[in-house]
Amino acid sequence: MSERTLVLVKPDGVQRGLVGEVVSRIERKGLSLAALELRQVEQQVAEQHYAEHDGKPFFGSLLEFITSGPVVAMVVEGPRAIAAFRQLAGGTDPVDKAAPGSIRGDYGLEVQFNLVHGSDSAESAEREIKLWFPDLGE
Ligand code: DAT
Ligand code: MG
Repeated sequence: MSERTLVLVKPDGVQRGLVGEVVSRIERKGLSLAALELRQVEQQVAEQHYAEHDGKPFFGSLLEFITSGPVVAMVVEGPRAIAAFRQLAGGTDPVDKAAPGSIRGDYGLEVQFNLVHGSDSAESAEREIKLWFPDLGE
């Protein structure tokens, strides 16, 4: 059974020219793209996207970072797409948690600048896809 997940190449990844690398890894894994768009993140979308982190010490800087430059937002599709992309991304901390061979493990150094986002559950994926791509059909 196919599922969908919301993937972002965050401003650091776009700025460093890693969009193609991320898309390439997604495609090589066997996942496919249902939507892809370069866009500037509005404050309101950023707040809703990261609502679960409201109140944490890094919330302010997280919003500032995600709105600091264009991101590439994608809907990625395939069998177990949510877990599959989380595996491609690697753990949140690019040094302590992300293994070499993962996107964060290969290209990241700091937790704040960890290059990509991927939905963490079916519920998050549904919520995030609605938020980022409200017009995308089933
Ligand atoms: P993930 O992006 O792996 O799902 P998360 O949802 O826990 O991780 O956190 C969202 C983002 O917030 C994460 O990609 C980077 C930032 N972040 C998380 N923990 C942080 C911390 N301790 N200090 C600074 N930024 C942090
Ligand atoms: Mg998360």
